Formats: sequence, C-alpha cells, structure tokens
Amino acid sequence: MVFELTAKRQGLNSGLFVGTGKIEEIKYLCKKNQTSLVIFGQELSAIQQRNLSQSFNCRVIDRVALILDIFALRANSHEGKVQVELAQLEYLSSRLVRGWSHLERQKGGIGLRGPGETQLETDRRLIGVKVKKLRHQLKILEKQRKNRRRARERSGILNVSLIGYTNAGKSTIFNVLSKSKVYAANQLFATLDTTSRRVFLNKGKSMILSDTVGFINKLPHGLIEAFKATLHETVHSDLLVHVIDYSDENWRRHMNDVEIVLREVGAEKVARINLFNKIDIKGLDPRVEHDQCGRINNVWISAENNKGLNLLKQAILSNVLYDLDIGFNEDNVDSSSNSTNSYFLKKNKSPSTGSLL
Ligand SMILES: Nc1nc2c(ncn2[C@@H]2O[C@H](COP(=O)(O)OP(=O)(O)OP(=O)(O)O)[C@@H](O)[C@H]2O)c(=O)[nH]1
Ligand SMILES: [Mg+2]
Repeated sequence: MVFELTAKRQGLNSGLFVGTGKIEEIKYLCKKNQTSLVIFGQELSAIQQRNLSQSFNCRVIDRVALILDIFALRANSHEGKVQVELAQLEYLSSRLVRGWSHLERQKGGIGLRGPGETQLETDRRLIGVKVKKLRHQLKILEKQRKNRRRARERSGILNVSLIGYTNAGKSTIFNVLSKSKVYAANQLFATLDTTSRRVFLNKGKSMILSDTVGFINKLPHGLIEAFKATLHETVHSDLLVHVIDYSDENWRRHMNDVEIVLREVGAEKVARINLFNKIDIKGLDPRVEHDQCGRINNVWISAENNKGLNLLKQAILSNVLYDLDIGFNEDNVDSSSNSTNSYFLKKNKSPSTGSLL
C-alpha cells in the first residue's frame, strides 16, 4: 500500500462520494506514486466508481469488491467457490449500469446475442442465467448439508460452533482442541469452509466442534445471502463460543459487529459463551466469570500458548449441565455418569425418552 487517506464528511457527494478537495488530493497522490489501484473502505455506487476511476485515471474498487476478492482467493471447497461466485455475480449485476458507453451500443449478431440486444442487456441476461445455475447448485449442496446435520442431530451429540470476528483465533482454538490442522493464519478470512470434529470434553463426554467463517464489520449483504447455508449451521448449534481477540483495542466494537450478523442469520438466541483470546499479548492469566445462574459465561484464554483451554471445556460443560438442571461442579464434570451425553437425547427425542435422563 502506498498511501492511506481518511475523510470526514457530513453528507455524501452523490457523484464522487467525497468532496472535490479530497478528489484533487487523491488525484495528485495517484499521479505522484503512479498508483494502479485505489480502494475505498466504503460501498460505492457504480456511477461513483466510474467517475472516481476516470478522475484518478486508475482502477477504483470499493469495500465490497475487496472483501469479495479476498473470499475468492480463500475459497477451497466446491461449495465455497459456488458461494463466492454467486456473491460476485450478484455484485457485478448491480454494477451494470448505463454509463459505460460500450454497454449501450446495440449489437446484433450470431451466437450469444438476441437481435437488437444491447451489450448491457446481453451481459445482464448471461449473468441471470449463471446466477440461476449457481443458486440451483447451492440448493443441492444445502440439502446435503441439511442431511448431514440431521444425522448429527439424530446421533444426539452436542453441537458447538466457534464464531467471531475474522482473525480472532477460532481456527487456532479449533486445532488445539481437536488436534487438527485446519488453516490458521494472520490474515482476514483465513477460513471460509466450516470444519467439524468430535472433541472429548471429559471422560466419555464429547461434542461436535465446528470452526466457521469469520465475520467483519458490515459484512456485504450479498455474501451473507450466498453464505446463508454455511451461516445457518450456527443457528442449529446448541451452543456458540464467541471468540474475541482481547488484544485488539476494538474488541467491543467487533463483538457488536458479530452480534449484528448473528441477528441477521437468526442465531441471536442460541446460548453463548464469550471467549476472550490472545491474553498472552496483554500479559494476563486465564480466568472465568460466572453469570447469575452459575454458568461460566466469560472465559479468558491464550490459544497460541495453550493456556486456559480446559476452562473453556468446563464452561461448555457448565452450560450443558445447567440445561439439564443438574448444576455445575467439578464432580459433575469428572463423574463417569453419562448425564451430559443424555442431554442430547433429551433435546432430540420425544418426551417419553426424557426419562433416559
Ligand atoms: N498472540 C496470540 N496470537 C494468537 C492466539 N490465537 C491465535 N493467534 C493468532 O491469530 C491469527 C489468526 O488466527 P486464526 O486462528 O486463523 O483466526 P480465525 O478466527 O480462525 O480467523 P478467520 O478464519 O480469518 O476468521 C494467527 O496468526 C494466530 O497465530 C493467541 O492466543 N495469542
Ligand atoms: Mg479461521
């Protein structure tokens, strides 16, 4: 990155997004640094993007395009790729506006175009066809995902999802707990695909732990739409572990951003544990806090240094035992009774099997 600028504005300039003074400043910097790309940290309209690009004489992209680009780089699985492509096409179709003169020209011709169609109409039609195809593919994948989830639910085992702002340390925690090697790195959206593993909590008690895609402030709506199936996994969890980067000075704001996405996917009511990670950076020791009902609702850990992960397991069990109305103490956790495993039978079977408890 060559330069970074911020601007405070009361109202937005509809044609150029920022004021003419700022435009001149950026223009000067672009020329001086021979800049090839300018990224706006906000969402731009197609017209603004075109006008800015013409002013700066280089490519201009907005926040949504940047996030989509990162997602496209990280997509590994077939489903991930389809989801990202769908979000990209939806974004692109909203960008196809009158104003790029070549799109307005009428081009009859052999092959793709119908007679008299403008380039703009052709592009829209082709995108529409592709979007329909991708949606259909996603529907099939969603069905498979649903079946897998049902099978998991039938097995009656506790489902716990690690959720949170991107780069908070979800995958690192997942790897330590499940002894896996999913990709964890100091970058945005390192994880796109949900990975699930069985993790043992204590003597014979276990859970299915899922590592999920990270959230970000103002996650583009198109992406939430495309990733709905993946995000809905969180809605069907028994418990969410909200991972927070406690070393980040903006952690409160990030927590709030996560809440907004959870609300958007309908997961705001799922039971929650707040997991404050990276305490090593702040030189703190692992600890827990209880809520009024005695459940552990806040845990401080360092996944990197493997400190406090047992406290997280205890917190998960305390929530499960609370649901079972058993109450939490170390005896319950360590006893060889399989009461916590029965929790899932209670949840998923008919009332008559509740006696299994
Ligand atoms: N110092 C420190 N660094 C950590 C800790 N936990 C994770 N990290 C680092 O934080 C970075 C992000 O970790 P990830 O586990 O990939 O984060 P994530 O939440 O899965 O991120 P996304 O998949 O992008 O949403 C990595 O460089 C980790 O090494 C910790 O406890 N302490
Ligand atoms: Mg990750």
